[in-house]
Order: sequence, then C-alpha cells, then structure tokens
Amino acid sequence: MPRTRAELAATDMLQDTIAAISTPIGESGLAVVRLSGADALKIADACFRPVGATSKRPTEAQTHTVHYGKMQRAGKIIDEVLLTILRAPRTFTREDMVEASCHGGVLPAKLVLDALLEAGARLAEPGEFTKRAFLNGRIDLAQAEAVADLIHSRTELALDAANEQLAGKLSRRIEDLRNQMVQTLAHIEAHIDFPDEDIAPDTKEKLVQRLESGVTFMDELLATANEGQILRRGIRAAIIGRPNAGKSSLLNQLLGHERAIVSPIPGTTRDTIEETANIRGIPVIFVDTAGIRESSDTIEAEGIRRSRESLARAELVLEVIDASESLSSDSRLGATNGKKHLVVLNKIDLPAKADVPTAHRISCTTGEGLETLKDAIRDAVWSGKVGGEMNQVMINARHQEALQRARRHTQHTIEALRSNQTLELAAMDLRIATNAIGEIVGKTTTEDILDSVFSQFCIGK
Ligand SMILES: Nc1nc2c(ncn2[C@@H]2O[C@H](COP(=O)(O)OP(=O)(O)OP(=O)(O)O)[C@@H](O)[C@H]2O)c(=O)[nH]1
Ligand SMILES: [Mg+2]
Repeated sequence: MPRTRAELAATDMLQDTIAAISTPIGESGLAVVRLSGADALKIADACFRPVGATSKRPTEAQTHTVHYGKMQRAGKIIDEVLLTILRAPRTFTREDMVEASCHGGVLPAKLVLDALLEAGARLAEPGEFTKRAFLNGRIDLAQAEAVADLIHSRTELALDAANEQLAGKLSRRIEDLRNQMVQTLAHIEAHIDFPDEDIAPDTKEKLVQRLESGVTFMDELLATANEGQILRRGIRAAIIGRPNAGKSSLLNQLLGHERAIVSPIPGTTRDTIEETANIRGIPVIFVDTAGIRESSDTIEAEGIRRSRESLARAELVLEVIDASESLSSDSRLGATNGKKHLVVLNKIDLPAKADVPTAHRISCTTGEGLETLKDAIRDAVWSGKVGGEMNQVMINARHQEALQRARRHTQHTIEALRSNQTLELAAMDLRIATNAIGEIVGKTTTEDILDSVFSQFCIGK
C-alpha cells in the first residue's frame, strides 16, 4: 500500500537515536562517529568530558560549534576527540546530531561507538542517516539516491550527474510533471462528482493534449536511462583476440599503468583480468582475456573457456588483431551476437602483413591511434542523445520502471477519454500513473521501496 512520506515518518522509524562509524574501517588519521536523534546531545553528554576553557558539555553547547575533550566509557578515558554539535533543524538529518572526530584505527572508533551505544544509542542501519534526511523532508527520494551515486561515482561525469540530481534537477522536472497530472486528475474527478455536466469536447481535447505532452516528456526522461545505467554501473568491455595480438598491452595502455603481464610468448595471459578505466568520463570495466586458439594445455584451455565467457558477458567487444602477422582462417572472431564490436589492428609500427579496412589502427608500443580509439569506445556506448534540455539528468533503473508504468497508465487514460469511456476509468488509470511518478521522488512510497533504495548505502551514511 503506497503511503506518503509524512505517514511513513509518523511510524516508529524515527524514534531511536542512531549511531555509526561514518568513515571506512581500517587504519587512518581520523575516524568520524556520527550520532543523530532526539537524545543525541544527552547521549553524548554521558560519554564526553570537555577539556579547556572554551569546551562545553554537548547539552550546553551552541549549535554548529566544535569542542575538545575526552571520551569516556565506564569511567575510563578511551580517546581524545573533537565533538561537533549540530542542533536541529540545520543538520543533514534535520535532527540533533553529534559528530565525534576521534583517532583513526579500528579500535578507537569502535570504542567511541560502543560508549555511545551503551549510553542509549542504537546502531544505525545502512543508509539510515540519509533515510532520516528523506523522512524529515530535507531531501526527496531521488536526491537520496543521488547521495549514493555520489559516493559510488567513479568518473567526474558520473559525479557531475549525481550532483545535479542531488541539487534537485531531476526532482523539479518530476514535480512539474506530477503537478500537471494532479491538475488533470482533479479536473476529471470534478466531473465524476457532477455527472450531469459531461466534459465539453474541446475541454476534453485540451486534457488529452496535456496528457500527451506528459507522455512526450516521460519519453525524454526514459531516453536517458541507458546513459544513467552506464554512468552508475560502468560498461563491460572484453578484449579478445589471438595469442600475442597485444591484448594485455592494450589493457595496460587504456589503464595507464602496467596491470597485466606482457611477453612475446603466446599464451601469456591465462586468467581473465578486470580493471576499470575512465574513458572520456565513462567508467569502462575492461576485461583482458587469454588469447583464443586450440590448446592441449589444460590450464590454457580453461583460460580460453573463461575468455569466451567474458565475451558472452560483455556489452562491448574489442577484437585485437596483430597487423604484423598474416591473417589466417581463424584470425577473426566472427559474429558477436549483435554486441557492440570494435576491431582494433595493433602493431602498426611494424611492417604490415594484415589489413582490415574498417579497423581502428593502433600501436601499443608508440601509443599511436590510442586517443582515437578512446573516442571510438565512447561513441560506441554513449548515444550522444543526452544534451540540451535533458543535459545531465540521467534516470536510474528504479526511475525507469516507475516511468514506464506511469506512461502505460497515462496512455490508457488518453484512450479512455478519446473513446468516451466512463470518466471513472480514466481517473483510475491517471491516479495510478500519478502515484508512479510520485514514487520517483518519494511523494508516494512503500517501505519496500525505501528498503531497496537505502540498502544500497553503507552503514554510517
Ligand atoms: N612492435 C609492437 N609490439 C607490440 C605491440 N603491442 C604489443 N606488442 C608486443 O607483442 C607481444 C605480445 O603482447 P601481449 O600484450 O602480451 O599480447 P597478448 O595478446 O596479451 O598475448 P596473450 O596473453 O599471450 O594472449 C609483446 O612482446 C608486446 O611487447 C605493438 O603495438 N607494437
Ligand atoms: Mg595477454
């Protein structure tokens, strides 16, 4: 049953004061332990002893101030910390918050956390701080997702897109669309309440037009799904070819460091090697594979089996051919099942014995042709449709599913109005469509949707 954000906020989700270590576990200079909730200041009070003339107890401290002191647990000093006091509502969660910067390392942060838990806090679930920012109305659901995208982004382009979404670029468009639909729905429902007055034909036509422009807008948003997916997940590109063609050399060139072993002995690479590179802003997961040939060596044969598996899983294939060797009947890869497929002719610095007219000509030794190849990789996966109005709005899989559902039901509404079916029918479909649009920003949502969104986060965010 979809519920509004306010309804969800009224459940017991926001009762506890939550705590978590917000920095990665491991040795580091500093670690930050976060606390959020109605009792945050009181709980911090129980563990913190201020040191120095200007430091205050958390409950007496002004908002947005920093205090130096010792953290205590069972009467014993466990660490010296800087405590940042943030009083509601100008905080990330809109609740009272305390951030303790303690010494890095696994133990100090863990002991500070334990002290806070013993004083009455509960360990936060993954993404629970961001979930509270959503439930308390500071950000909407699409913006909360952008926080996760921001953390996970692997290229600047992905980071820019996440920042735009966090700033509300997608949310504003979705809100506008939803408002239009709500108005249309209200109009139709008004006529259901007064059955004597049927909608005048020209008014009806105006409603249909408004819904149709809504569908066009949904299509524009849907067209960004592919790019959105690529930026968030990256794209898998398998480097495939005969032994010694220069596949590992190409991987190293694309990564900019010597990741894979390169040698003149055919059959050097046995296992597949995966590594992500930033190609013109797009995260590309390159997979270097064992050269494909007939082999009686069982280890090499297993490597070749894995090469074929990588080929099957890849979205883009880079077929590497050695230009200094004559082509034979088994030099070429053959059909790749409609996958995006770039042919790369390597070793063009050597006397040529093979030629493939459509190939991208490169030399991993001199670096020639590599920049052009990177452009070609980008062009193969990036449609270039994103730009202009939709610039930097890139929807994710959840938005895509909701938009498709909304589109379908909006179409039903249009058909119902056009064919003069009952207005109840038209209104019902439009209500479903409006709710689906509302799901994107979390206007209408379910606990399942929230769980699946926030489970993508780490603990402490
Ligand atoms: N002259 C020249 N030699 C190259 C070039 N690219 C690679 N090589 C050489 O070709 C040999 C094979 O290179 P690798 O990158 O190991 O080839 P591979 O396709 O990974 O080979 P396998 O792992 O055995 O399948 C090495 O001696 C490289 O130095 C090139 O552009 N020009
Ligand atoms: Mg190799």
